[in-house]
Amino acid sequence: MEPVTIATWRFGTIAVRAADAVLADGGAALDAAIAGAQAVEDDPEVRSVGRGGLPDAIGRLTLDACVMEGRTLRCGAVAAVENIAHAAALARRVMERTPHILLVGEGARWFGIREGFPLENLQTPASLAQWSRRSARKNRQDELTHDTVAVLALDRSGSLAGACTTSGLSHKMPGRVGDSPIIGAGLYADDEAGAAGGTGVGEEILRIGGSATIVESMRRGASPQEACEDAVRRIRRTALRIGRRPAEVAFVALDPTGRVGASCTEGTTFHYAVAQGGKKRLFRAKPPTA
Ligand code: SD4
Repeated sequence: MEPVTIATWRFGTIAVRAADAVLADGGAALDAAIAGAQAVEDDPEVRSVGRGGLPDAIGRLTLDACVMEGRTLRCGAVAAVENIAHAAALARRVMERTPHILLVGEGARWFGIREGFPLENLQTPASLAQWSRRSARKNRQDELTHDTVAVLALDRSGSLAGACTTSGLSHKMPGRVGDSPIIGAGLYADDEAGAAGGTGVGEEILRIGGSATIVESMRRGASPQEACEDAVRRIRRTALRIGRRPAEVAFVALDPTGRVGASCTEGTTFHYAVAQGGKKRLFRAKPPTA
């Protein structure tokens, strides 16, 4: 089977490069997805994931991440964890070394220390300066920035896996957790159906169980593209029901045969990266037609 990886946003190119290198060496999908996530977590220029991420309203940088293996449906997650850069790798440890799926806050950090993860100050001068500039503005709601890397991988053996990692919405309310560390919302993977990941305003993705919704559509026969478009239509309809404009949301999907798909709500400029057949390319997703 030809390996494939897909990852969200322009910085998804960093993720697919790292993930594809693992798959090209015959590595497993989960190792690839986590390597992709980690390459972005380590890049301080990416202001919304890992090092140099976006602090919350009181200036604390808290990270959310999850991982899932499509072959076994094993999964793990951490939310609101501080001082540990490799949140996706920590989520994997939750999956592998505990009977649990999700650890949060101080408990997740304590577990990370026990597992030998270094504690670091993840803020950078640039991320602090950006936080201070934003804090000084009155109407912050209009410019909430957010960007999450969701990485999906299909390995040579035909197994799927994914990793999703973020610092969440900038200036989020302390304690707020979005979709990214929630299995079925920010990420889902099942070898029998496909894998999907979400990014954007997490509350809207949580509301429809975004990634699980997409995987279930693929299970019923939809292509990854159709499944992503259906989920975006659902976000749209939900927004109309409560009289709001659809929020910025985007999805990516990958099926067990290596087909990819992506879509986003109107007004979202969403790029995603794909590595397949020795090529790494960046695409711009479109909103679905009505
Ligand atoms: C969240 N979904 O915390 C994340 C943020 C994000 O693109 O993806 N932004 O709601």
